[in-house]
Amino acid sequence: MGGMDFLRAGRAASAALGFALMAPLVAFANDMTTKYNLRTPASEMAESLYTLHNFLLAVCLIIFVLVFGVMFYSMYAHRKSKGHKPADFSDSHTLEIAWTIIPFLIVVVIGVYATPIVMAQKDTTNADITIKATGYQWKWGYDYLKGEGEGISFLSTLTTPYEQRVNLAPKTENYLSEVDNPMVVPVGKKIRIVTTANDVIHAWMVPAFGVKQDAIPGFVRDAWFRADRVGTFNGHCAELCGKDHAFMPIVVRVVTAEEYTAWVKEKKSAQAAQLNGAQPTALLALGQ
Ligand SMILES: [Cu+2]
Repeated sequence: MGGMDFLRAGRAASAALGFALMAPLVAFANDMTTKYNLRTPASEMAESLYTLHNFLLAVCLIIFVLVFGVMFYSMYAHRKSKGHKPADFSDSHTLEIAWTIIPFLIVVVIGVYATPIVMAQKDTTNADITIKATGYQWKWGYDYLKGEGEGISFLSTLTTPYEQRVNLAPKTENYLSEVDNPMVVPVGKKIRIVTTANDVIHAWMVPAFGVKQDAIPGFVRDAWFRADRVGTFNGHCAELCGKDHAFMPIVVRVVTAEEYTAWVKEKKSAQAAQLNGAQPTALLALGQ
């Protein structure tokens, strides 16, 4: 075997070894990110929160590596067995000023980056649709207050059967994330959520939209989101609210404008029929 062949074989072998070592690592990293990472953003807000989160993690990681790097290097390189004598100075102005100013600057950078995002989260003006979300032990009530769909109101309750919760039946795909009446909103519209509660403090949270707002009895709070794609998104009550806290999921169905209009029509006629004590089919027969 010539020199070049040997080199090539060596490279191939190291590439194969590298891949063999890397493949499980990459698979592990992928697994960790899908399992433990934040939800895939479905709104611009969630996207910027995701980037902010990654930026802060990077800042933390750099500080961690620098601080512990200096610490472990100092302990190792200046150990007693190498004959190092402990320093006997008691204070250093330069050092004290540096370790006050550097963290201050880091906090300023983080603040400058994060503040506009937090401000934007609080800007609930000019919403297309306003929906009140009321927390109950243990379900959600939705009242469409303003915009297309105004007047619609319903309760949203978990549909996962009790048998699944107590392991008497196998758990299905949307275990604890399925409800009878999901909130329905049109895609690309600014939805203002007004939160309140009827008994104890709950919180309305849908991670994919970057929304999380406490629902407090006797108070009104608000938040907003604008979903950038259609689909079904879920969240959970995010404030410990009693024994069935885990059983009041939030499901939001994001649909196209046309589908939304159709849903509003259907929901309204069903509601009207209920008020009149008549069946929707009876109304259809009357030509309404
Ligand atoms: Cu709750």
